[in-house]
Amino acid sequence: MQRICVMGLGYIGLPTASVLATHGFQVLGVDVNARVVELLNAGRIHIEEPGLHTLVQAAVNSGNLRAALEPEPADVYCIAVPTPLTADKRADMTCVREATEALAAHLQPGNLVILESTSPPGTCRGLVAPILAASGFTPGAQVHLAHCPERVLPGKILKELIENDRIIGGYTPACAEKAKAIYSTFTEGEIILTDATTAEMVKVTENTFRDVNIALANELALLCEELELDFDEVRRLASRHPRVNVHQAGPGVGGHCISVDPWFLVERSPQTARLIAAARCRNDSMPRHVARRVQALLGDAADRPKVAALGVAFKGNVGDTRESPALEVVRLLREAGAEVAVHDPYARFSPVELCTLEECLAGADCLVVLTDHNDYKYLDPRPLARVMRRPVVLDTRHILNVDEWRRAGFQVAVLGVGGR
Ligand code: SAJ
Repeated sequence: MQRICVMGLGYIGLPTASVLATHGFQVLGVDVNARVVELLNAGRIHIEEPGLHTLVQAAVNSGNLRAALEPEPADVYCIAVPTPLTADKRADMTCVREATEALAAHLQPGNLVILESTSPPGTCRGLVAPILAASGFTPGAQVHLAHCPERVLPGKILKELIENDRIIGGYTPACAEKAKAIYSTFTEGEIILTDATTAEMVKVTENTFRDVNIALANELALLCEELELDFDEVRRLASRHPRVNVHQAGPGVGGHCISVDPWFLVERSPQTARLIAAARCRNDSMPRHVARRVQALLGDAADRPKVAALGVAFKGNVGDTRESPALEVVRLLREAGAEVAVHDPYARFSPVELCTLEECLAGADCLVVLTDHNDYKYLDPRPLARVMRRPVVLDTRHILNVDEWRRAGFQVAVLGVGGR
């Protein structure tokens, strides 16, 4: 049985390690966090993702998955560690460097090293390969190296891990073939081979495409507010054109990927990547716009007005709060002197204190919907109007039935809708 060492047991490493363990590999999951290691060895998990707990339990019970703080000799090493931003918006490659150094100490001829972490173009050649070479083995000759970027959507990770097409970029074509042999054991999507730097650029391009399109939607929404139009109607009608598909406006872009990766391109060439940088700034400006709209709705309602914030996760139906624009809206409103009560049915590991829906709404002067959880789409507004001090709502996700809320006595404001 082939041995695989998965470096990093986060949102990507943990599902990947579990899927590999249930597809015939002997897997060691490695993480620097002792609690994560302890939990996994007990068949438990530290993150929220539908179906993941069951899969991890099955993998651990099969005896094919265990965790440790340090890597061990293996046939394949898969690096799935974070690539966050530094304070000055540059890729912080510390985790990739340290994981590579840790595994390089165990390297044997014929081993395959796969980088899954989203990384700036050139990382395999410029960072990983030299560390492998320094351990005495020539990448592409004695050991194999490939980039196989993860592309799974939080909330649908297990489904997409199996079904999505995979891009594999080899340090050499033979390296790509080696990596393909591993992924083809569990991937139902097509596996397409290229070189390592192209694969790195492909992954960053995907998330940049999304970020720039969301920024465009947000900017158009702001214009619609100024022009006293309804952006959602504009969006729906424009998207009837066969080559137009307008994204949704919202309170900003969260998560650990789309709000981070475009900066990897800006860092490489700030003079060229000006559209990408502007899009990032537009998306980052949205929480402040939302906070301003809430403040306008509050007017001089009270000395210390109460705001009920619904949703703190970065997107609907997930519990992940990383880089969530909702957190920034809460922070800005508190900074401006409001009491902000926060509700979220999913975000078990929220960095801000959560309360029940009843506590959240009791005596509130304004309700703001920040996350498009299904739970909020079907809220009955009538009992809410009775417990709030003032029945006022701002929907930043365009998910409420405006007529129904108005009938229940609410003053309804919607992000991207001006005037009416
Ligand atoms: N959002 C909008 N408007 C939209 C779409 C999204 O405001 O029209 C917001 C969401 O509310 C959220 C953020 O953007 O705050 C990002 O959400 P998302 O669902 O678009 O993407 P992520 O961050 O959950 O996952 C992305 C995916 N990339 C692409 O869709 C190109 C996923 O496939 C990647 O694997 C993941 O990043 C990653 O790990 O890189």
